[in-house]
Amino acid sequence: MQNTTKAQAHPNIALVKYWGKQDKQGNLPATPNLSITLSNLTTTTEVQNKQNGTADEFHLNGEQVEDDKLHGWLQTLRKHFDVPAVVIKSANNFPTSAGLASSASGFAALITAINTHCDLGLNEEMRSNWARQGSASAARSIHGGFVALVPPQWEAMRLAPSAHWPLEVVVAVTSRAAKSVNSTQGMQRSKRTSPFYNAWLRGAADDYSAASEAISTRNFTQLAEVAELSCLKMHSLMLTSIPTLSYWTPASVACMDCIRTLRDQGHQVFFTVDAGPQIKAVCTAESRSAVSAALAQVPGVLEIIDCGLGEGARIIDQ
Ligand code: 2P0
Repeated sequence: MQNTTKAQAHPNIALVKYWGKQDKQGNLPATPNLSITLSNLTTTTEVQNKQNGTADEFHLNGEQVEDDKLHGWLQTLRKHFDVPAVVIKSANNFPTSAGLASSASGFAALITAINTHCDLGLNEEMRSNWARQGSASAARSIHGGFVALVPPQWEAMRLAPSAHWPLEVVVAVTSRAAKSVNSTQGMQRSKRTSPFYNAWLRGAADDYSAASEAISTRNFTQLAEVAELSCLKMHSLMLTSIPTLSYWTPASVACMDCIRTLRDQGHQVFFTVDAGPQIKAVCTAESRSAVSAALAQVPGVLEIIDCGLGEGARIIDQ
């Protein structure tokens, strides 16, 4: 066992969204979903053995924190593997818990680090399975490029590498505040109360098929149409939950309008928005600088982050 093992992973953004779980063990999404892994936004996680005491210790962005989800996940892992008490230090180079999928990159980096640190012998599928049990979207951050999370295995698989279609992603940050209702609670609420939830379930397989076909044929117009539809259907579920879940700021809405205008002007760009106020504009390399410049001018945009498609979770600095 090494003294310290370090891993890195990137967040991903879903182009066909997941919002709602199955009533089964294993943290299984209710619907097939599909994402791209981002470059530039990075979670770095290091694991070392605890020297004194038996309680795990968790540090996030330099501060020691308690995290029930993480403790529960480690307990489940220990039912299957011999994992000693550990100190986990995780840091994000982007806002945490603000709709930029820090839990996705967090659990993907963590299982990757623990796998090597404790010689668990997990392959990518198994790491994806464990990451999913921490946070379903984390299953996808094990891989780079275009990634699918589908039944029956619910272990993410890579649909295509980044080089297949090197799209770019411009993130417009409109708030750095942590969200008030986390995704797990939000999707439980939507499943329980939104009158649109059953329609959402019925449409998901078609959305998934259209998006995976658009990716394999590099059909931007088709991908744009289905990705924006999936995003807006998910936010419709959120808005029609009781009480309502509204993650957008006025600037989020203005960014969506800006992206539609850019598209009308001939740019290849579409938006997607997760459970948070940040807008992700997916575009071709030719349109990237125009998209960045236009979004930077939208009132209320605090920061623009340019990303490409990133790699999967991996060990660094052994
Ligand atoms: C997704 N999101 O497909 C959707 C779109 C956010 C909006 O999956 O309860 O952190 O930990 O499994 O994975 C965010 O939810 O939720 C998410 P849990 P997760 O990316």
